[in-house]
Amino acid sequence: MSMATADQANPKHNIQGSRQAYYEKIKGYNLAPLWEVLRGLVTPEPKSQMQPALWKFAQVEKYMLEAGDVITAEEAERRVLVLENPGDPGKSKITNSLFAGIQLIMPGEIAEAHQHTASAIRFVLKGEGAYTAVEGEKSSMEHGDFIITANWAPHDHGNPGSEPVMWLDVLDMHIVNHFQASFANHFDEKMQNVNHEDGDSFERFATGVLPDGMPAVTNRSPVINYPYRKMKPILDRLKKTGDIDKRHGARVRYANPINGGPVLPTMGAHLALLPKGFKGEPYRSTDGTVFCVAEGSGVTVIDGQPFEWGGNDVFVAPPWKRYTHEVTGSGDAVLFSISDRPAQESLGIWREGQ
Ligand code: GTQ
Ligand code: FE2
Repeated sequence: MSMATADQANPKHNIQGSRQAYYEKIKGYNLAPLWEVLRGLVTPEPKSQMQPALWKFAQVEKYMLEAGDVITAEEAERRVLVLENPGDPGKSKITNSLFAGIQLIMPGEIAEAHQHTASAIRFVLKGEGAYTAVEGEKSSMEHGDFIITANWAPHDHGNPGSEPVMWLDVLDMHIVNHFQASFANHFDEKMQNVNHEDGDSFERFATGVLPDGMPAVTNRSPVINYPYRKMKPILDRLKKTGDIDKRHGARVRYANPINGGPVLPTMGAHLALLPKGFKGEPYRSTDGTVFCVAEGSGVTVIDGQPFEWGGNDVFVAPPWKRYTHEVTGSGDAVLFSISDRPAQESLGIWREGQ
């Protein structure tokens, strides 16, 4: 029996064959059958190519300082090593929506002023004496400081000090690029004009009063730097009164003091104190989350895989992957975390579970 005869004898083969021919035919007119791809598009549960991963600071720091020999900040524009999710390498993504990198600025260097549609946050890891200037405020950078650079905010960094300074950058550029709406602009002046002193926006907007007549409608925080030295004592207060979430520990959300909303429309961040001996309950949510260790050590089990962390390590939990935190060190631990949760919440698609 020839193959042609067998195909004709089997109606199933016949249908497959004629379907394929039909698909080929309509492809020529830029049409495709939804029924072949529907289940992969409208998944019953979140699906992600991203993997849980961790970067040890000791190793990152070593490579980072080597980058200091390979390229100047001026040549690089920004001397950053991208934290690439191993589940999707080559895309400069730590989650599908977020970019993360470690930036190094050596003594005497400046990273010139520019602005872009993508918003950025910085979480300061190591070194003292550097600053970032954002929207006219020159902010000193100290360990654990959380600094925002909103959409189109002019920003430049510098290090007039004597030690290398490193921080974690997280940008929403893949959200902006998803919409293919990215603009960027470089200023002729290397440094922007500074007309607000260090800490001005925090003191002005985040201490219980607001400048009179300030509009209440804003989708971003006016505070440039949420200093660690002001945040950590709040965590200690929560711990003292037992306000400790079973999954997240004693946690604060960085808020816009005008309306309590997130610091940026696309990205939101938390700071959590996990008391010594803390063994968290499982948690998952649709926002893939980047964690950075401000203090202490522990282990986070993500999707069944243990990731041991210590100071300044960065790790990522992909969307809807279950994770549990545990403190293994001899003291409390403090975890910073950032995700695209505000973007998802404003679209009404954010979900959480156990
Ligand atoms: O510091 O301005 O990691 O524009 C990526 C893009 C840092 C920055 C990054 C940027 C910056
Ligand atoms: Fe930038």
